[in-house]
Amino acid sequence: MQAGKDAIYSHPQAIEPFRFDHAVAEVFPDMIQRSVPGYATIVDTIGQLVGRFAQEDSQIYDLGCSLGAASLAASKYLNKNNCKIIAVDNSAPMVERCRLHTKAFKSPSPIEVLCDDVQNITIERACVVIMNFTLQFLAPQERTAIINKIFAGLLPGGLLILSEKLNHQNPITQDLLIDLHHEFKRRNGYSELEISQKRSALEDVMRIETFENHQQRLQKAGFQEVSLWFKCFNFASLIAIKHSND
Ligand code: GEK
Repeated sequence: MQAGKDAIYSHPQAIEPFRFDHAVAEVFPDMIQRSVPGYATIVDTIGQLVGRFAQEDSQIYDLGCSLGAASLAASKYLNKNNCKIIAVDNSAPMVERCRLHTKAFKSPSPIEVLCDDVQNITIERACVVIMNFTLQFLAPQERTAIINKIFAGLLPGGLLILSEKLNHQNPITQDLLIDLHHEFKRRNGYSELEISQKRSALEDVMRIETFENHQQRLQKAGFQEVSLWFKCFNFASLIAIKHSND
């Protein structure tokens, strides 16, 4: 077996709820790249957005950072003085590897990596908050509180980047996009068994919502401007800006 290659669901097994454990952390770059259409584009664009929205003397939060891909992209494009990146994940194996990656990168801006639930984190003086495919793993009833907390902790002119897998209101479109996503995974080398076992493992762990659900929650929190900047099949990334008068 090729080192770092995701083969977690390649053999028939009793399916347990998906967890971000050692086995997942070990193959995570391969897993996310082969599972999320546009992942590399999304991560690089997050970096570019940080470059555009960073403010002096402020903080950038990467909530659900996994191995730190978005934090590293942010650090690459960050061009303001006295900015700190705070990367948070509640999976100890992810955090352990994230610390190694961020240390090796030697970022000019400090990157602090915290092992904690994003719900326990204080958000303050934030110019950018990144949730790149993380909110979908929180219980639906916990999502409004974290979005409200992010809005309150953002500086005027601050930006939330929220990437999520989406459900679609129209059942025909929903089935089509799921099918296209499965084809994307097949073309990336996943077998039917891997696709279906992973789907079962994620069933109760990742609860996805529609674009309209997210938009309403963000607008209720106070974000006047909510836009979809990326979409491929049922994967999307939104930006929500806190205007000075919000
Ligand atoms: C990337 N953003 O590569 N608190 C903290 N972390 C959490 C929580 C929580 N409540 N729930 C889940 N996580 C990354 C990819 S992966 C997306 C994000 C995916 C963490 C979890 O441990 C995992 O590392 C991450 O959120 C989700 O840009 O695998 O589809």
